[in-house]
Amino acid sequence: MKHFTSIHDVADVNELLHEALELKEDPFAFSALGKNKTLGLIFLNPSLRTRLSSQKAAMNLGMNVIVMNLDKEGWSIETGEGAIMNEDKVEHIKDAAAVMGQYCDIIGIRSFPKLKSREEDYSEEILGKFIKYAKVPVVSLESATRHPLQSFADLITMRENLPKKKKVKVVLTWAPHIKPLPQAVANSFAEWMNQTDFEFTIANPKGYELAEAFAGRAVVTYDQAEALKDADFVYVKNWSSYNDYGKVLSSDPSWMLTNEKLKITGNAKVMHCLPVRRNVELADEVLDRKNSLVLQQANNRVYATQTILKKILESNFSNHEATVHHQDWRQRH
Ligand code: AN0
Ligand code: CP
Repeated sequence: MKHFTSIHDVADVNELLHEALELKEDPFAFSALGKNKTLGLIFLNPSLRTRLSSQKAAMNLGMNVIVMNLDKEGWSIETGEGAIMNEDKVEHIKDAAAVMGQYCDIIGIRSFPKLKSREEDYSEEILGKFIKYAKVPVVSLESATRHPLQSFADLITMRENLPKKKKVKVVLTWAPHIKPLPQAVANSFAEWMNQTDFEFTIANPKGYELAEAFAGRAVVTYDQAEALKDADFVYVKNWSSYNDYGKVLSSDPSWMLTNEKLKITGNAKVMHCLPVRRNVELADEVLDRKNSLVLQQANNRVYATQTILKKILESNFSNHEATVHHQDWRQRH
């Protein structure tokens, strides 16, 4: 694995899942693998879970970690090709990413969509330019359109809570929120679910359909109660409109998930990536009961990230490559 920006970077999802469960059993089994390797975590947006779980994952592998909140602590970044930088932007992404690539062996980058231009956000300019100019393996810590480390942690959590039946039904349901949020978590969750053999339904109010490329084989309905029928996992998340791009079209409180609604399900487990707006997206009564998996999901972020970092370390910095590199160095001096 060179980069990790989506499920498309994963050769075998089942094998990845198996590796994560093994690492969870014995988190320090590879504590020498990352020795003297530096992970740089670059944030252009806030984070709690991603920031801390990525640091912990790297430390479990013996890596060094440096973190920068680029949006708050760095120079303001220009991204435009050929820009004449005579306004407020101080540093070009070409230079910033290239410099950080020299300090880091692996870079993680969080870059949310601006939710103004769909074309711009879905082009994944920041992520793409980091890959191009940093010249080291890049891990998405949530990009404009996806949150693959979250989806991987979600899949681990589902695997740990599988009901004893053949056909497992998963529902992704939209929930109200006061602010326009990215589609990234929902897109990514759908993309990962479409690679499983779960039955998969997405419920959202009209106008909140995800891009077809992400919804894939999912059954899409505007009827939340219908979707919840016999569900085994209910994944709750708000997202802003993809079609009427970045807009909040509804804040209908009747879409909030409550215990009453969960009665329609097959005693479903409830999931959310966090942070959650309590009693807006999800009622306290749901979050605080035993069927809620939200803390387990957050815990599994460590093992999802550790698995990805391990894969990248193994395929890019193997002993063999280190030896070759060393010989090159001797020849040059
Ligand atoms: C972000 C989102 O919806 O993409 C991050 C979730 C992990 N959530 C908020 O901005 C509240
Ligand atoms: N779920 C998640 O990515 O949380 P943070 O935004 O706190 O990192």
